[in-house]
Amino acid sequence: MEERKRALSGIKPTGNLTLGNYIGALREFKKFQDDYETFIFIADLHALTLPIEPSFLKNNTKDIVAFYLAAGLDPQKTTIFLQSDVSAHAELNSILINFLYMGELSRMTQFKEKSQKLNHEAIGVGLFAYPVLMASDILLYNADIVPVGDDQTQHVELTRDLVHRFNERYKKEVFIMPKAVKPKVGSRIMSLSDPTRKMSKSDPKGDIFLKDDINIIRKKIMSAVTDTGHEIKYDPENKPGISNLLTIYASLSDITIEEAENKFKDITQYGEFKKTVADKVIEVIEPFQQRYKEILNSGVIDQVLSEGAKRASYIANKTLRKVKKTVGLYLHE
Ligand code: AQP
Repeated sequence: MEERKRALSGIKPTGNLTLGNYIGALREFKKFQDDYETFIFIADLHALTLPIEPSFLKNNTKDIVAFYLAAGLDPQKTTIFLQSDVSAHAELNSILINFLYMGELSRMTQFKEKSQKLNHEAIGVGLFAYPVLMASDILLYNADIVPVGDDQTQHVELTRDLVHRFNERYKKEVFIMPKAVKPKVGSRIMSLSDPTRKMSKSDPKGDIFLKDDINIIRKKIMSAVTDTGHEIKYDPENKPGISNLLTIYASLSDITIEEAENKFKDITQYGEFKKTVADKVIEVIEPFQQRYKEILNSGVIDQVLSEGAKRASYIANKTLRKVKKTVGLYLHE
């Protein structure tokens, strides 16, 4: 029997998840679980790359598991686990860190953006080496595809460079070449208060949080920054606010941007347009929030994580052993 291809992705528990995380990642994951052997984890080690309160990290972690389940991930089909539960991630990281270069890592957009906000002397090594751990996450499971939003594709590209370099060096296919897969619509949802900036959970301005009260969500959409015109047209350069709202609407309605533009072609009032977008967001998020609350109170989270950790560890340890053998680390009984 032919082995199924693998899909892997994760979210780091650095804050309250946003609508951007939902559209760019969360809602995409379940699309893969029927056709791929799917691994979805909580990147809690990655969350330590910037200072974070322990209790905040813990609560965010639990939330993400509940969000995964509320978004339709089925633990029978998808291995859901904590990165820190599988020690092979840290072990592979300590091998692969020798295969990426300072120059490459310093050119990563995420590193440049996040480190810019810090005093140079206080930039953590973990923040700099973030893509090495991400490469370890992907390669331990020999993932064929990595569903991610726009901002993470650069790290997957770097992982591809690493695979090429590693396999060349040892003259065998130790790692499979992974590929980033982005959602058709909505791979970069922008902030509602500044549509030139990405909606981001650790930079909460103008964001819609998945846990926001429904009335707040409506208010935020109704007061989203737009231009002074009256045309509902997709033009990210000149009409970033309207384009962002069109993207949100199209994505949640499972239609293309052109179809969304067509739907609103006769509307000339931005208020009317925003109301329709708000209705759509609420139609999707309200039942999602309901499921999330039920899951959080159901007590299933620990069980899902402990079964996930067992399944993930089994596969990850097999890869780690192969890598250790390849690089010449001595394996004994
Ligand atoms: N605004 C967004 N639009 C579409 N996709 C997005 N993602 C994040 N923001 C948007 C996607 O969500 C997944 C999980 O992201 P992550 O937790 O690994 O961290 P991130 O990419 O750095 O996302 P954030 O929300 O901006 O987190 P912080 O603020 O902690 O850095 C990824 O697939 C990402 O592309």
